[in-house]
Amino acid sequence: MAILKNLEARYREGKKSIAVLVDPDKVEDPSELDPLIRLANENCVDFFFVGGSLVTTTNMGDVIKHIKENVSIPVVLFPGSSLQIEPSADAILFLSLISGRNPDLLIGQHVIAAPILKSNKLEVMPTGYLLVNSGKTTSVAYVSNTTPLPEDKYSLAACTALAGEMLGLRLIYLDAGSGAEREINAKMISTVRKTINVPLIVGGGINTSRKAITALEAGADLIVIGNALEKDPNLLTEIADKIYDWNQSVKTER
Ligand code: 1GP
Repeated sequence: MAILKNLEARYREGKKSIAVLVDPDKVEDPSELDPLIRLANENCVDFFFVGGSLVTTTNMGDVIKHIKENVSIPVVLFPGSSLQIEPSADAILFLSLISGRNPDLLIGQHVIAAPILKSNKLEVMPTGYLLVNSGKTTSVAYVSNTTPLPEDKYSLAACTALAGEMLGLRLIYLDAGSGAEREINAKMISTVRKTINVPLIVGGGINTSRKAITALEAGADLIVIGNALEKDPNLLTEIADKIYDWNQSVKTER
C-alpha cells in the first residue's frame, strides 16, 4: 500500500502532488516520451498515470517499461477497462465510475479484474471516479455510456463523493475528461473537498499554470495533466515550481 499510504500522508500534511498522464494511444515509439520523462524527473513529478478511456494499441507494456527504465517515478495505471491491466506498473487506480449508473463500470469490470489483480503485484487503489460535464462530449463520457455530473450541481457531486468514501473508496477523482473544454471549477472542487476526508484527485482540461493553481487552492491534493503537456511540455516546470513552493510553505508553517 506504499503509494496510497504516501498520498494519504501528503493529504494529511496539506501537501500537493502532480501526475503526468500518458495516453499509450498517442505514443508511436516510447522514445518519443524521453523529453517528457526528463522534465518529469527534473521537476520531481510524483506519478506517471498511464491509460485512456479507449486504448487501441498494444504498446502499453512498452510505454511503461520505457518509463521505468529511465526514471524511478511510480507508474500508476489509469484504466478505461479491465483489459488495461499491465502488471509491470506499480499500482492501479481501481476505478468505480460512481457519477454514472452503468453497472459494468460500477462493479462489472471489477469482478473480471479482481482475480487478475490478486495474482500480480500491482498495488490496488480503490478510487471513486466522478465524471463532470465540461462543455463537449468527452471520449470517457461516450465510451462509459454515462451522463457526466452537471458542473453546477455542487452538492450532488459532494454527496456522490461522500457516498464513495462511505463505501470504502480511498481516493476520489474529479475528472472533466481528457482535453476538456472547461476544467473542473473551483467551487465544485472546494465543495467536494469540504465534504470528504480522503485525498482528492482533479484532472481534465488543466492547460495553464493558473488553472493548476486554482485547482490546488480550491482543494485538489493531486492534479493530473495530460493533453496540455503534449503541446507544451515546459508547462510542467511552471506548475511543478508552484507546487514545490506550496509544499515548502506548508513545511515552514508547521
Ligand atoms: C483525463 O484527468 C485526465 O482523464 C487529464 O486530462 O489530458 O485534459 O490533462 P487532460
